[in-house]
Amino acid sequence: MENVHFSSGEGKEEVVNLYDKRSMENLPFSFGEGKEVGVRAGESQIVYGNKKNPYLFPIFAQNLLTKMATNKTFTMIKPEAVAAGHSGKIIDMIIASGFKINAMKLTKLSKERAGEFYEVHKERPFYGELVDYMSSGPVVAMALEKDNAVADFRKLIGATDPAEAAEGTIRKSFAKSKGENAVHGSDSDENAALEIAFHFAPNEILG
Ligand code: DAT
Ligand code: MG
Repeated sequence: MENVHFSSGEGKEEVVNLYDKRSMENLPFSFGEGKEVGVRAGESQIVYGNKKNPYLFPIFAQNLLTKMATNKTFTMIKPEAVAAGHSGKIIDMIIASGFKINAMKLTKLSKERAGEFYEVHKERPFYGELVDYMSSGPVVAMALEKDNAVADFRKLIGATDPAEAAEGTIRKSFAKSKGENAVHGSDSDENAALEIAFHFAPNEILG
């Protein structure tokens, strides 16, 4: 039972079971993307997401997020690059650029999980294609640490379109196209924290 104590922020409170779709849908107030909406009684977790896909996020990670840690980012080596055997070379480039790997796993995203991960892009015309591609084969997910991690990692991976990526970048070296572009990189400190928590349980993150 995942009974969660919800507060609307306007004094209204409800206790619902997170995994009971009907009780979630009947929650008498809405909540937006990435907004704090509830706390599981007696435990240090906050609920994020939306009514259809609520998920628990540990308070210690929330505190890091509030403090806006600037030394964390998240990456995935995408299905085409893993399938082509480029994972080792890409990991070498990441380490040689000064990033420390705090967590790493080989995993395969379901369509649903890929859709949730890229939900910010759901209105963009390539969303369906992106979700199909990202769930088409194994990916290597990593939580990375370095000073100025988000910006430095975006510099290391290069532009979204490999045709525009600078020489020596991961995408210039390994991306096949704008869609199949070898690696993901978080675009902000806030999203890095959310993406790390999306893929890793606290006990899977070292450092
Ligand atoms: P980035 O991954 O560089 O942060 P993004 O966040 O704008 O780029 O887009 C997310 C992913 O969606 C991107 O890595 C590949 C895919 N994508 C972006 N623009 C696309 C396009 N015009 N056509 C096909 N896929 C695209
Ligand atoms: Mg992006």
